[in-house]
Amino acid sequence: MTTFEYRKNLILARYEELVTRPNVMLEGNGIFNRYQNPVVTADMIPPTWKYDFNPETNPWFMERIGCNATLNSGAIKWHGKYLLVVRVEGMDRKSFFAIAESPNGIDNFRFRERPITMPDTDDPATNIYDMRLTAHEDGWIYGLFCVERHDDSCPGDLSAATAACGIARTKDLDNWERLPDLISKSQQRNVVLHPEFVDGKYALYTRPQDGFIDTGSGGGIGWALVDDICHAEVKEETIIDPRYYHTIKEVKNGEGPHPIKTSRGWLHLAHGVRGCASGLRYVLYMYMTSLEKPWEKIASPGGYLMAPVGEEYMGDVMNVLFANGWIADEDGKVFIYYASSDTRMHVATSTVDRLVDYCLNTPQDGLTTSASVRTINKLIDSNKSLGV
Ligand code: M1P
Repeated sequence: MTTFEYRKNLILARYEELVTRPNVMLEGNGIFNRYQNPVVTADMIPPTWKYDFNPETNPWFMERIGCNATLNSGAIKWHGKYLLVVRVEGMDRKSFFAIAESPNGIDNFRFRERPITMPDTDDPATNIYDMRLTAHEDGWIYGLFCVERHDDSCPGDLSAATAACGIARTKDLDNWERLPDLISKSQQRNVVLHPEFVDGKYALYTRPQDGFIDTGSGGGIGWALVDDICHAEVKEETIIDPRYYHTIKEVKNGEGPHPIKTSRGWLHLAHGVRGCASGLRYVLYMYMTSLEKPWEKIASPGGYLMAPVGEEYMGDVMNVLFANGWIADEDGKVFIYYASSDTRMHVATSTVDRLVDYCLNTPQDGLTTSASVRTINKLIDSNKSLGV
């Protein structure tokens, strides 16, 4: 057998084994369950995207185009399947979007034949990533994502960049119409479209930031109404979920996927960031807003919902969990799709009822040590009164 044949068979067999590997639910804390295996990894990129299958031009069956990571994915249920719009990052550091679909949401994710070809605007971006999907009541599916360009106001600085919100829409997830980028006074990443009109307008969760990494004076997750999504502009922005000293969202925070509507209010998933000696630590947290006024917070469970565990700590950017996709099924099951350390995608499952219970009954952050101890003592007293 030639090297070409041997390696081709090996690579194809390994790929097939990986994408068909069953996932196993792990026992959790009652709020959600993690799963044994990541759902999408760089090794699950189709071999046809990486290898030249011509023995004349690739006799050693060498990898020609490498993939570095599969991370921060938007999610949607589409024609009975669980779809992730995955941020695929090549070894050249460029990210692009590609759809991976699964019949059950927890394993057997397989990429479609090709990545998404996202049309550019007149000012092409260097990099695009982190799509939030919204099936809006106007009938379109929107994808809002970060568009990154070099900051030409700093000509000598090769790391100076700007972040803005790109907007595209589709009816079939394959063909995308690109709309103009969001106009905003500040840089923007983590912009999310609310699924319903509010006062006849499109509503956005925003994240104003002064710099590309630093939010600076940007105070947290914002809320803005937009008249025309085809020429979207943030004219006024209100901070609805602020950052706060000595909390999980001291340095920055950002809305995850669009909120899930429940009979008790809107369920929100977000990421919070704090600094520590080893760098930035990204965790996932939740909050709830009023059904009638999605910009008004009605519940704010203290601390994080999820933080990295085990291999989740390790990867390109350590100590990071990030989520921009979840799916609420018709039966109330919720699939939380999260990336660990900017490297791979995982799933955790819960239910709408459990997440509402979590939001409404988890004590808020009392913001001081003594408040935290008082809260624990209250629980101990209550348990003691039950004889526990
Ligand atoms: O590296 C961690 C994350 O950093 C950024 O998050 P934020 O928008 O909060 O600054 C993003 O680049 C995100 O993609 C990345 O996962």
